[in-house]
Amino acid sequence: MKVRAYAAGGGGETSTAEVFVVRTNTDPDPTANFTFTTTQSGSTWNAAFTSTSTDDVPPIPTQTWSFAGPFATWPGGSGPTFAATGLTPGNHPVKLFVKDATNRTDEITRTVALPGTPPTPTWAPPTRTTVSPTESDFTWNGVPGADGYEVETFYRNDQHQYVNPTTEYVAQPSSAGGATMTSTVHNNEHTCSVQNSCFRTHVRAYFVIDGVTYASAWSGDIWWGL
Ligand SMILES: [Ca+2]
Repeated sequence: MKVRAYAAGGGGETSTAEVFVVRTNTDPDPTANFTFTTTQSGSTWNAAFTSTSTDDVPPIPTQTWSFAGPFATWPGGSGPTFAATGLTPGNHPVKLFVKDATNRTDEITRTVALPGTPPTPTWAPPTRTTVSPTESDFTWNGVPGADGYEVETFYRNDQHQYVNPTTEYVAQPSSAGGATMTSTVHNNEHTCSVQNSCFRTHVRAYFVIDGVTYASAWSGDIWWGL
């Protein structure tokens, strides 16, 4: 960078010099890493995490654990180990953030894959919002650990049977947080002559571990018309 120097009594620019700024913090960065074990407990899981992070000056003073996926409400923790209980089946990203004594940082996220049946989605207000004569938005509470959702809509035929389902797939968001999911459902442009009972829609959550798909039970049904 360049610095300009001025005479104390005024008189304008007197000289220009190159100044080289040298980073004085040459402390090596820490490297975040961890291992974990899981134990099934009824329909849920417990997980025990151990930091294997390294730094030139151990121990690393700041080690913070958090669930990095959407909809999870499980508490995080701090320190070289972390235990989580009551985890539902699914793919749960867990993040370890580390910071050494000179504020150098690193982080790593690993996915804890827990086989089993995911929680069943529940509808959330506003459960259904009419978008157009052939579309409605449906809203449900997101399921932590899901990879996505399957929204199925049946059409009521002249024999009062719900048939010919159409399926819409909704991907799970990748970022942490969130509260609800929304899908725009198309009614296949069937005309509707029966108020509030032309269609039947339900949703389920799913995830995949090692090529095996695990799906939740279907949510409650919503019967709807135009
Ligand atoms: Ca260091």
